[in-house]
Amino acid sequence: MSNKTSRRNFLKAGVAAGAGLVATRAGAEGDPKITSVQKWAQELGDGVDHLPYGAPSRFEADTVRRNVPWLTADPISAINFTPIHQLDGIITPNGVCFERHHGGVARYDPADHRLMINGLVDQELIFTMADLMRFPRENHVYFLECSANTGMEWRGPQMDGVQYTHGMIHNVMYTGIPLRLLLKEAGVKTSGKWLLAEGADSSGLTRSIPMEKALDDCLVAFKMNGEALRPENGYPLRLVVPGWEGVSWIKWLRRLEVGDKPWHQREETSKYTDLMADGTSRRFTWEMDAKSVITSPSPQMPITHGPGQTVITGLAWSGHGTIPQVDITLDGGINWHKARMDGPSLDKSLHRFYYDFVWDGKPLLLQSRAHDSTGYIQPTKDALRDLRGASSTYHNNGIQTWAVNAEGITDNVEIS
Ligand SMILES: Nc1nc2c(c(=O)[nH]1)N[C@H]1C(S)=C(S)[C@@H](COP(=O)(O)O)O[C@H]1N2
Ligand SMILES: [Mo]
Repeated sequence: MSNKTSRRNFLKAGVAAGAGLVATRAGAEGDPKITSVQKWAQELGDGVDHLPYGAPSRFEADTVRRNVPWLTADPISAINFTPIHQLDGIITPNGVCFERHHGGVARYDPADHRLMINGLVDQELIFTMADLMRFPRENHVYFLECSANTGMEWRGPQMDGVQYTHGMIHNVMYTGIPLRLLLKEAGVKTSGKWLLAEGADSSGLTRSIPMEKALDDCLVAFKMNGEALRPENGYPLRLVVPGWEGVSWIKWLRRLEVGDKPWHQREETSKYTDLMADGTSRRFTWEMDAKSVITSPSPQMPITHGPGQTVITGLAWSGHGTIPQVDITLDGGINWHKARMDGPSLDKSLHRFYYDFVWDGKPLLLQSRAHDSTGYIQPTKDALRDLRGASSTYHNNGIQTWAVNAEGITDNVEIS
């Protein structure tokens, strides 16, 4: 079969099925957008001195972090959400990484910044930023998810968009010093089993981290996606605690105290407690379990093109490793299909998946289900409620359902 015949057959088959052809056939009348010289090609554009630090196209002004004013008393001790419905690939651009602060953004000159290591060490040390730049550094892509992500949804569908249901997450490449190298410099005493990390912001947030994790893969990071950390994300220094809930990732990191036991009583973490179904509470749930969500279509990203060739895409991640597989259902779990994983599969990083299909224009009940490299499979929300009850706030990694109607309008729903 020649290329010509196979292309003709493909087009015929596509037209017959009402699909396959997703562009307009170039006709004799012509599209003026292509046949005439456009306004912007009749004048010279901006020069290279126009914008020393670039910004997105003004036509992308809608791709922004958003907060929900009624969620918190004020915007200082508050949260905003990454526009994950509008992003693709696995890297979150720095300007739209969600923010969670307990006392607002601390802003100060890095020349005034110090990192202290004290407590059960051979030698208490104070590092300037210049000192830190002389240690060997590493690059790693990790997701950071707030344990409150999807928290509003424990009670059933609440938020009208994946930005709000799943947007307390970002995924960037950090450049930082392995924490173990700094601890080695100070010399941790054998009795040193815990680390208290403290921020320099007005909240002075602290967090206990077991020495085992500190010596494993934690980083003291100063760059995100190649440039200095943004003030919102801890400039000039933050702790990176791969796979663990966001509250551990102390921003504006100023002190690491080595101790023989955790500092639980003093901590903000008392608020980060998971309620179990039997009424007891589980104090620490550090690792973020495997989770996935379809980012498009979703309530903020309806299907606007009608029936035919359609792209479903989403994100999957696990605090325990990588995501070898994501399943997709179009009919609320009757039939499952393997999604196409695309892009790098990195440890404790977001993964991108796609499902390309021909939509017949009938209503859809979309779900995605992640499998992580430990063999764990993302549970349903009801399975999580059976385990922990319905009044939890944190660690909701249940399967999300979107209902798409014949017009492509997409709603946040739950089915059981
Ligand atoms: N010093 C300090 N570190 C902090 C916080 C804070 O308020 N102060 N918030 C924590 C919480 S609860 C989360 S989810 C993450 C959010 O990181 P981000 O703002 O870079 O998204 O930072 C953590 N580290
Ligand atoms: Mo958080």
